[in-house]
Amino acid sequence: MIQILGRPNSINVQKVMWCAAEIGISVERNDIGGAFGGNNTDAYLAKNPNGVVPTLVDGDFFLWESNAIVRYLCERQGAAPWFPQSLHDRAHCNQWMDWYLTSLHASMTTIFWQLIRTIDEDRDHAALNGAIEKASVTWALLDTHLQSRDFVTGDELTMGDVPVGCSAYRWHTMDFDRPELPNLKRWWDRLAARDAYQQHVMLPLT
Ligand SMILES: N[C@@H](CCC(=O)N[C@@H](CS)C(=O)NCC(=O)O)C(=O)O
Repeated sequence: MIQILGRPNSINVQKVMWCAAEIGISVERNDIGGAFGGNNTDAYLAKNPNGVVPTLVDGDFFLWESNAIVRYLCERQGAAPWFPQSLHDRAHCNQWMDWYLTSLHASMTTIFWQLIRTIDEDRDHAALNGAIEKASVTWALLDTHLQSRDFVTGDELTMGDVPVGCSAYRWHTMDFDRPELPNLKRWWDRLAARDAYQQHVMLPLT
């Protein structure tokens, strides 16, 4: 069975676990990283020299980078809609997966660290507010895109929804003033109604 090495409260592990559950691939997850440690051992670094989670182990094949793991699982399963058969739809999935990393991840990480991992008296309000402002503009772009479609590439949920989908839980549940983005909220409500999303993504933020 495929193993996923990584703690459940990591957004990058959540991408992989949610995707695996949706496409029906059984995986065994092992607690590594954060309070569990184990990600700086020689054995772990031999699989993932970055010392971060997640890492996928499929027999003697190792893979790191959560988006690459999501693509691998979807392609391994080979089934639409998660891994679209159309080259153009697949390219759009990849576009939104990369967009999350290059456009949204940094500001969402700052908001998360400032609100969840920093005690009140140490909070950097300038950094927090700057990140909220930046993320608001970025999420607004996706909100506009979702005006005319249910999911990021069209009518069906695909691997393209995974990184933004995991981040959207944090965006909608952390305690701060958000701009109203109704299309984004409707899309997120669709995700939040799914069992696999509830089980793997909608976990306490720690
Ligand atoms: N780009 C990598 C980033 C991985 C990453 O930074 N993981 C964090 C958790 S979200 C980590 O391993 N932190 C150290 C730890 O958990 O001990 C990916 O997407 O897989």
